Amino acid sequence: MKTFNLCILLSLAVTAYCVPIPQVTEEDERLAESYLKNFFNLTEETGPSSRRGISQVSRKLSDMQRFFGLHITGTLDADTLAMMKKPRCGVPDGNKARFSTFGSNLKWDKNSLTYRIENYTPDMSVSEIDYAIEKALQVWAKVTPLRFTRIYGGTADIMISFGRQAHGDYYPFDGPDGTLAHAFAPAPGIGGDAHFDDDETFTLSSNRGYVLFMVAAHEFGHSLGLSHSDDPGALMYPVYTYRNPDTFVLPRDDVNGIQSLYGPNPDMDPLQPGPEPPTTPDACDSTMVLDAVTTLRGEMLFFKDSFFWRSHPQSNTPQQSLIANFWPNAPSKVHAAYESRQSDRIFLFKGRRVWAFTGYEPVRGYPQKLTSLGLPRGVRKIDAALYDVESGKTLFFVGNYYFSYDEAKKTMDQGFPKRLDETFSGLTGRVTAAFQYRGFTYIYSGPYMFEYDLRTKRLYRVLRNGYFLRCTNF
Ligand SMILES: [Ca+2]
Ligand SMILES: [Ca+2]
Ligand SMILES: [Zn+2]
Ligand SMILES: [Zn+2]
Repeated sequence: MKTFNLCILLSLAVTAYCVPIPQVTEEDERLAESYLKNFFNLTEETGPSSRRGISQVSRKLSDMQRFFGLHITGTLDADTLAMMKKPRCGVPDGNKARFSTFGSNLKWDKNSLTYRIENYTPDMSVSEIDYAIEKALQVWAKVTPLRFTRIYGGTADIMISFGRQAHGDYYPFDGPDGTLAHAFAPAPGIGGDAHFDDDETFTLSSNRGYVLFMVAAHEFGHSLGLSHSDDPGALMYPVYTYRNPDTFVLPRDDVNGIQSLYGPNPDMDPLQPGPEPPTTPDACDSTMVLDAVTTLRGEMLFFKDSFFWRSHPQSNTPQQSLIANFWPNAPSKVHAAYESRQSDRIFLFKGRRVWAFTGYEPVRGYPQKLTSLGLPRGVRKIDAALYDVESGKTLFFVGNYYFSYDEAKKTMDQGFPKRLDETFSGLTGRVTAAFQYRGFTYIYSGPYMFEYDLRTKRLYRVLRNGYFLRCTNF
């Protein structure tokens, strides 16, 4: 009875979603249950006879799916499970909201705070740990009146320690991966303190192991009164993302969050305001120009900067994520993308290089040069690419021309490049993205999208860029 416990419960509610059982193991179900208990306040025992249990598990799954912008099924599907397996912070997720706080009275009532590093992890040198912690606190000091002073004895406001499993509070760690750290909201005693799971491997800046600076900067957000944000670009997003600590700038959402509690930095030099906080692309921005668009196994993917949206055919809210959270080695700000049905691969282009993935798994031997596809050496970048299902050809758009690539023969077709206007009437500006969906060919140019039938070369409609992106933030 223990096997597929959760799945049996869910199958009473929605049978259809439980058919692909082989993907969900007993271990997965245990993970799901503890995930929902830890982060979404699942409380009831989920015994097979408990009808109330069904609705609560399903409701909590829906809450989680809503928070992460997943397709809301209320069941443990593959996407939901994949999200549960990502390394993350141990603090529970709150409401679905851009930045949020623990409450306006859960903040420090002083701007001068002390911190103490109680012990060290053997993963890094003492000076590296001191440096990472200090730098993580400065992330917040830069944009607020908060100032941090290190003390070496006694009780500091923010006590920092490394521990494994049960480590003196009621929130034991879980071994390698899973929960990386947690921290407590501003209050006396344990309030403000930050604990790091010493079963993780922490590093100064490598993308193997977890960058201590990034994990600490996130935890100190909690120490200062911030809760989790559903903005996938925010530092306070609950899932860990590798970022280069040397170029990290606190994103706009986090700046807004912390300044809502403490106000801006009064010492900031207005003549040297520092780098602009990065913002997350907004599906509702009608002037936004997408970098690339492609299908992937029946879904639509829209790329912009370091982010992409996934649109499930059955769902009307596209899920926004960081590219790095799905394809760890892929570039950001891609120039073009397409899916080859022949090889079940998607290709991402940037500059003279192309990356290949089977689903979300990198294909060995990539990135390769554009010339490996038979494109002329002079092509420095391609503007867009699309796979034509009918002919099995891929079209590459370069300036005012396009090339045709035979996916079966893996060679460029004779008689190309052709001028764009030979095939695509009405298209005047540069092509910025392209893809095919349900038999129609969509060519993007800036904030507009042109809908063609490739066989008849007929232009049907000129639509706005956001047509498929379904703006939902009203
Ligand atoms: Ca404290
Ligand atoms: Ca862990
Ligand atoms: Zn957190
Ligand atoms: Zn702890």
